[in-house]
Amino acid sequence: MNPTAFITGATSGIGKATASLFAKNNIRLILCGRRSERLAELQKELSQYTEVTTLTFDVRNREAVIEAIKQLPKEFQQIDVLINNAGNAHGLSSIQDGDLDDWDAMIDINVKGLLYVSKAIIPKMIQQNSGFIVNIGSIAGKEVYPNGNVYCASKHAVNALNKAMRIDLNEYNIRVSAIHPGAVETEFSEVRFKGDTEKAKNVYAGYQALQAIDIAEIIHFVVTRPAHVNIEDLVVYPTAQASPTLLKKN
Ligand code: NDP
Ligand code: 8X3
Repeated sequence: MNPTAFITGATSGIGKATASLFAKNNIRLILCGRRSERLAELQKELSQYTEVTTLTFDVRNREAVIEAIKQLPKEFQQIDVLINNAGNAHGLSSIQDGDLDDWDAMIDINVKGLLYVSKAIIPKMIQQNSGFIVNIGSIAGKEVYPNGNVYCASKHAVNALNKAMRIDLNEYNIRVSAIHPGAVETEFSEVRFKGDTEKAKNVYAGYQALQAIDIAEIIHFVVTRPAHVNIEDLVVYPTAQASPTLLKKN
């Protein structure tokens, strides 16, 4: 049977592009997100290439995560690849001006949500004695930039968890990789700036930002290496971006 991938945050951006690319490469899909209409549309579109099922849940709700995964149809119970992609930034403020609700959201989604999903799926991989987990980190998990504070902390946690998973799951033949992108043009900045479209557009103005498909292609490359190859960690920037804060704009 073709491999099955479980993708969180499949309704938009990197997760959606990865779903499309995987589908066209005969990878069966379990697509997750909160926006069920988008999941239904994507299921319809990608079913011409592969078998697709969807799960609607908020990664912050641990009971919902566990219940949703328990309800998977029998033919989707074996999960070969987990893409821990759901995540976002909320706000871009100094530590002294940060909003507590924004902090909660970033820690709850980017760190605890990733843990809840992993906790539900890892036992299946252990039982199978095989599996692949790809954690979507960020350059914010490698460096800290002004006003990035809690988002950077959440992605530093993803970086640490990526290493921890690889160590703890080593004996079970489970590969673990992280991809750490720089600026990718998705709905990310819309969310960070709470729907301020102008501010969001400006993040990607004056240079060629990475596109979601660029990251999807890297994820696909990582998960299709031979069984003895595990890319630990991969940092990818747009050519115009030399560091989180050094961006050459036209
Ligand atoms: P998008 O905003 O386009 O996509 C985010 C996805 O995460 C959506 O599908 C969304 O689905 C899902 N999601 C968000 N919150 C929740 C939640 N509480 N429960 C379940 N799903 C949730 O952004 P990107 O594609 O850019 O982001 C994907 C990942 O890439 C994130 O982890 C982000 O931190 C990381 N990243 C992004 C970069 C960028 O510049 N864009 C750079 C580096 C890393 P829904 O709303 O339907 O629930
Ligand atoms: C998203 C990239 O630079 O906005 O993780 O943190 S950045």
